[in-house]
Amino acid sequence: VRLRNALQHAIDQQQFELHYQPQIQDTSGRILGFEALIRWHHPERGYILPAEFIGLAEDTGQIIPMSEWVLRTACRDNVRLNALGFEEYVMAVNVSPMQFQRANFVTGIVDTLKQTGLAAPLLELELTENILMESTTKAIEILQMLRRLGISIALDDFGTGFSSLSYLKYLPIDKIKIDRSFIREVISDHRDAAIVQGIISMANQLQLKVLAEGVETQAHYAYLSKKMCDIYQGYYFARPMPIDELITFLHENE
Ligand code: G
Ligand code: G
Ligand code: NA
Ligand code: MN
Repeated sequence: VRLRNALQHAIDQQQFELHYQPQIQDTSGRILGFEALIRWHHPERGYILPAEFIGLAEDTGQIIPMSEWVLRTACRDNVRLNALGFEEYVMAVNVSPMQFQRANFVTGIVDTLKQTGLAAPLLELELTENILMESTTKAIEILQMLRRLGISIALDDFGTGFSSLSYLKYLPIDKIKIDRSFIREVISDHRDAAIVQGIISMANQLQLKVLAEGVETQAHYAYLSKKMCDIYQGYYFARPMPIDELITFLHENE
């Protein structure tokens, strides 16, 4: 109850922030876009990571207003970057299970795009396998609607869920994000290497883009580029950062 109240207080007091982590296109090193990651900027405790409050917010339903705020803020900030003269970037936003299951999920997104003026192709939604397994035919319909609008879909934390591979055949998605747990020791552990290689080959054959998460070192990057991974995200390139820092970062990278 205390944490629930604290969360409500945080919502009321606008203590949430989005931090943005760049996603890097191979070969050129070009920035393709960003993933928006929520942080709770607590007046006494400093930054609190989503692992500590997203689950609870799901349980209490507070995830719904929170997710609306996340989507609106991420879209608005992406429009702002473009207005500052940067090239067009794709903004990736995490979707929670409860948010996805709401009847008005697609309408809410369409409304937010309209209100913020963000073009649909500049929005990507990140969903986990577990969200999509809930009700596959329904999920496929929703994904199809989103993709017809021009929004792209990434499968997050790939390889950590409990789903079978057969659904990859049917899901209308654009991208697979290899979970960072497979990347960490990919160079030294032949089992991780085999799994990562397998995911990349499969993604290529299925004509899906493949992104490696948790790229922390030059060695990771060099290794994964040789394996024909398409996109990279991790501390080696940049940590998630507030919008003002991101703007500075983008100026320095021009
Ligand atoms: O930022 P960090 O690595 O601590 O994020 C941990 C997890 O929290 C990630 O798996 C991410 O999917 C989730 N997360 C981060 N931001 C959001 C958000 O805005 N909405 C939802 N639903 N999940 C988020
Ligand atoms: O669950 P999801 O993949 O959406 O969450 C991404 C999380 O991974 C973010 O919370 C971010 O803070 C974290 N992250 C991003 N890059 C790295 C990295 O290079 N190493 C580690 N350990 N974590 C990272
Ligand atoms: Na994510
Ligand atoms: Mn992930």
